[in-house]
Amino acid sequence: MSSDLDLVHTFREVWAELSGIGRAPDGGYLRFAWSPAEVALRDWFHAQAASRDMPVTHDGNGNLFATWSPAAGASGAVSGRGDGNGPGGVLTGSHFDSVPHGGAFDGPLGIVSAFLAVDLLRARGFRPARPITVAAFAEEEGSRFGVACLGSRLLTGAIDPARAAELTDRDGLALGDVLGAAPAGARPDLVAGFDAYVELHVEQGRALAAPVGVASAIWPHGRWRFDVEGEGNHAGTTLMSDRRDPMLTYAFTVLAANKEARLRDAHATVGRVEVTPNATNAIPSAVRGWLDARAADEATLAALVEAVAKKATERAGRDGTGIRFTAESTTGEVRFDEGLAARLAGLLGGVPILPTGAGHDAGVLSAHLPTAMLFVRNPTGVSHAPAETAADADCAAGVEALARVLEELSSTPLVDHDEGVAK
Ligand code: HGY
Ligand code: MN
Ligand code: MN
Repeated sequence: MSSDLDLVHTFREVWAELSGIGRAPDGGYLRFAWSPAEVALRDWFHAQAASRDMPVTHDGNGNLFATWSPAAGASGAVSGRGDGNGPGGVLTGSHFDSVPHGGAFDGPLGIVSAFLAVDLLRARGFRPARPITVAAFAEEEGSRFGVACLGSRLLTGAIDPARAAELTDRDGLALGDVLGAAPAGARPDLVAGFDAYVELHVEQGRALAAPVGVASAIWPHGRWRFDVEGEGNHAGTTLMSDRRDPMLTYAFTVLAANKEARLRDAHATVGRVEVTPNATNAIPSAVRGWLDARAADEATLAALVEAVAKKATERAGRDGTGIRFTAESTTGEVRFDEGLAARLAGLLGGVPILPTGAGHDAGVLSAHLPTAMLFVRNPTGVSHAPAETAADADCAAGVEALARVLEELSSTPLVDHDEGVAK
């Protein structure tokens, strides 16, 4: 594989292998963690790794790691830091799972690009001084078990494995049952060995005008479930003055979230609702909604959520209903390693450095090792929807950029593990 044209062609070929997996009639994807579609993508990962002689290790949390090591012995056993635990070296990758009817690129692009970057480096005769590992993190979207970046949070100890094991999906299945065992939880032996993590991801807004960019930060964000309790009753015989209708409180909460976000240049979304009994001719007894709130800084985010909860509670008082907010998954502000971001942007010829409002596994890993993100241009900015797209030429430019970064970071260790400091 040599010319850019070859790379576009190769990308298109490999991308086509995935495009039918978990695809819904509307062109969106239903790739929930450990669903048949996502398991098929895991099988694809194993096949890609095997075809490249990259041994795959599991961390006991549903995350997969395929390693290319210069020191691979006959068994393919690798050791980056010489202590025989994790592979060490440079980690790259992303996730396979999608939001319901999400786009094709959010997640898988980072994994496909990582394998193709390995191919590109090998085709150019490069041999890394440190291992290069491709990761597939589990349940990044939190679409099945409700906690975003569940796999990387388990790996880094950011969530208690016992709590995670009890998380249930919409059918009441617990994570522990799906995994067949309690998740392993924190794996410092794996994480500590890596020098750096670099995640390539499709950009999910319209801020990137160049084919490739580098991330500076991730907005603080989270998801809060709100439960509104009222009184179920007959739609036709119950006087309006006698009602305790939770749908009114819910509707007001949605409008309050919209208004309070706009007042703060923040983002608030209520995209999911459950109504009990969800009958056309009955006043609901209960309505459950989820608030996704994000802001440029933590103080603004806290003020936004507090204002929405306050106004919703006041409204519940007027409606004769009760409302309760529960934080299900929250992520603090992530500022990526500035020096690393500047170094990579320079390495790539001065590409833009920009923040994002989207969460990523890189946000979780950044608390534990030098972390960077490469963005591939999204021409429409649409994401988490079937229309999400990226041009083949930009995706190929992303592979080229990731290969360049992996070559740089696997040639000279970033972290001196003996002293545990980033160089
Ligand atoms: O929701 C997010 O920001 C990410 O796509 N998980
Ligand atoms: Mn996403
Ligand atoms: Mn993603």
